[in-house]
Amino acid sequence: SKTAPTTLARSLSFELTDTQREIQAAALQFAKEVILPQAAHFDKTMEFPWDIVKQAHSLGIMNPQIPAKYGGPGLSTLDCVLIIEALSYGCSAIQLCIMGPSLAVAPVLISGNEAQKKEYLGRLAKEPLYAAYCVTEPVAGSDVAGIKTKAELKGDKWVINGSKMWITGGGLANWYFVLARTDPNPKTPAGKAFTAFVVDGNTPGITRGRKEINMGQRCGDTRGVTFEDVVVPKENVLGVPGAGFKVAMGAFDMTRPAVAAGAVGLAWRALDEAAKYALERKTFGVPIAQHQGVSFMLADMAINLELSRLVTYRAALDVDKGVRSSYFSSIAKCFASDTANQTASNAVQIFGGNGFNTEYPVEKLMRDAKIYQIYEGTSQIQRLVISRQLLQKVAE
Ligand code: CS8
Ligand code: FAD
Repeated sequence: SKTAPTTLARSLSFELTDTQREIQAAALQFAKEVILPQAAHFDKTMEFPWDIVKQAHSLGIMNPQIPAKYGGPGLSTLDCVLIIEALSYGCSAIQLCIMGPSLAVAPVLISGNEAQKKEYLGRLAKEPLYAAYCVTEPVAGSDVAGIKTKAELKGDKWVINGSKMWITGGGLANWYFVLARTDPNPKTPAGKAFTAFVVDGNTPGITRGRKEINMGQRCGDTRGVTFEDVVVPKENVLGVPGAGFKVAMGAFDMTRPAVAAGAVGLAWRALDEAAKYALERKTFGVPIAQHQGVSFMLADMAINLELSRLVTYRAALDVDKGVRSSYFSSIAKCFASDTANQTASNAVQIFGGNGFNTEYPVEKLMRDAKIYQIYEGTSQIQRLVISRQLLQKVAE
C-alpha cells in the first residue's frame, strides 16, 4: 500500500538527511586535514591544541548544541554525535578538547533559566571559551551522592567549600558547573540533598590544580579544582535548591551518547588502520588479510563498530525526542567504550611488532581508548544504570 513506506520511514529510518550528511562530511574533512596530522604531536607534547579548538569554534563545530537563540549553531544531539564521531576519527583527545565544554552546557540547557542561558551559553557561543563540569571528588566518583563539597546559604549568597578532581578543562574554564551538598543531614535522599550551581571562573577562592599526566587523551586538560569560601549569588543556582543531583544525572543522559560517539570514532579509525595494514603486510607469501585468523578479527571489529554506531544514534534520537534516555544512553556509552577498547587492541595485534611502536598510530588509539571505560561513568556504572532501568520496567 501507499501508506506503508511512510509508516516505516517514521518508525525506523537509517537515512541521514542531506544536511546531516553535509555536517558529517565537513567534520570528517576537518578531522582528516587538520586534526589527524597533528594528533601525534599533541599526544607527545600534551599541549592543549588551542589553534585547532579556535578553528573548530569558527566553523561552528564547538558546542554545536547551543540553541540559535543564544548565538549557537542550534544542532540536534544526533547532529552533534555525527560531528563528534568524525572528529574522534582524527583524534579522540583533540575531539575531547573541542567538545569538553558540552558537559557543562548540558545542565544549563536542562535547568537553566533564560537569564542563565543567555549569559553562560552566550559566552561560549561567542568565543572559544571553556566551561567545566565539576562533580567528581578525590573521595567520590562513581558514587555521586558521596561527594563532600558543600554549599551554605549565608544571607542571599551561597558559600561553596570543597575539592573537585579529574575536571576536564579545570585549568581553562571561564565558568564551572558545580554540584554541592546543601542538606547536611545524611538521611536526606540524594534527590533532595544537593544543589547545582554555575560559578564564574574568576570568583575569588577558586584554585586550579596542576595538569594531570594521563595514559591517553594526553592533551586534554584534567585538573583538580578547589573551592574555598567561594561566594556565589543566589541567581546562580541551576533549577531549584535541592534538585542538583537530578540535574547532574539528567546531564549524563544527554551527554553519554556524545561520549559514546567519541568511542565510535576511535573504533572506526582503528578498524580503518588495521584493514589497510592487513592488505599491505605480507606473511607466508600473502597479505595477512588473507589469513582467516586476521580477516575474522577485522569482521568482529566491524560487527561491534556498526552496532556501537547504531545504538549511539538511537540514544541521541531519544535525547532529541525529549524522552528519558538513561537506558539507551548507558547502553551506547558502555558498548561503544568496550568496543573501542577491543578494536584498538585488535588493531595493535594486527600491526604485530609495529603496533607496539609509537611510529605507528595504533598504540595511541589503545591508550586513548581506555578512558572511555572510566569517565562519564565507568562501564560498571553503565551496567548498573541499564540493569536498574530494565528491572524497573519488568517490575511495573
Ligand atoms: O551516582 C550515579 C552515577 O551516575 N554515577 C556515575 C558518575 C559519573 O558518571 N560521573 C561522570 C563525571 S563527568 C566525567 O567523567 C566527564 S568525562 C569528559 C567530558 C566529556 C564531555 C564531552 C548513579 C550510580 C547512577 C546513581 O546513584 P544513586 O546514589 O544510586 O542514585 P539513585 O538512587 O539512582 O537516584 C537518586 C535520585 O535521583 C534520581 N535520578 C537518578 N537518575 C536520574 C536521571 N534523571 C533524572 N533523575 C534521576 N537519569 C532518582 O530518581 C532519585 O530521585 P528520587 O526522587 O529519590 O526518585
Ligand atoms: P571509583 O568510583 O572509586 O571506582 C573504582 C572502581 O570501582 C571502578 O572500576 C568502578 O567501576 C568500580 N565501582 C565503583 N562502584 C561500583 C559499583 N557500585 N558496582 C560495581 N563497580 C563499582 N569528573 C567530572 O566530574 N568532570 C569531568 O570533567 C571529568 N573528567 C574526567 C577526565 C579524566 C581524564 C578522568 C580520568 C576522569 C574524569 N572525571 C571527571 C572523573 C570520572 O568520571 C571518574 O573517574 C569516574 O566516574 C570513576 O570515579 P572514580 O575515579 O572515583 O572511581
